[in-house]
Amino acid sequence: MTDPVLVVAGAVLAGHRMLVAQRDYPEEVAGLWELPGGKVETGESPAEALVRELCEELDVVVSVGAALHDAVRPKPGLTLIAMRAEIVSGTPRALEHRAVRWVDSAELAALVEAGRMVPNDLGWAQEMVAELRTK
Ligand code: 9L3
Ligand code: MG
Repeated sequence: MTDPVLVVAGAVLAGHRMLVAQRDYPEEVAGLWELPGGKVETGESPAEALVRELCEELDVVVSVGAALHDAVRPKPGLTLIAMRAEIVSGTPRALEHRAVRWVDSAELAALVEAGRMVPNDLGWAQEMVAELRTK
């Protein structure tokens, strides 16, 4: 059997906005928006992996906060978690994505409504729509 894979994604927050990133691959999700992140490597904590991934993908250094409510299990052996994060240094730019953008609650809700978020991230997007509305 293959080893279980844990993926960590970042709900990168600044004021009343969150960062979303537009996937470039694979074809099924290319053009859709996600919370950026990637696989936790052996020996890394989820927070360490998120710092590394967001540095690789967005060229920023983040501090990592609390996890979002839901873990997502799209298939056996694959678990996705998301954690809040704030940028400590750098300005995010799309090194591995098509684009990045900051969205407020209404803009994030519009992405969900239009079917433009990756399906696996929908629960997180809904949670953040509600959270950003309070900021
Ligand atoms: N994934 C889903 N939602 C996300 C992220 C960052 C990743 N917000 C899924 C897509 C891939 C796997 O996790 O199946 C690994 O992600 P990546 O390394 O392709 O970013
Ligand atoms: Mg990634």
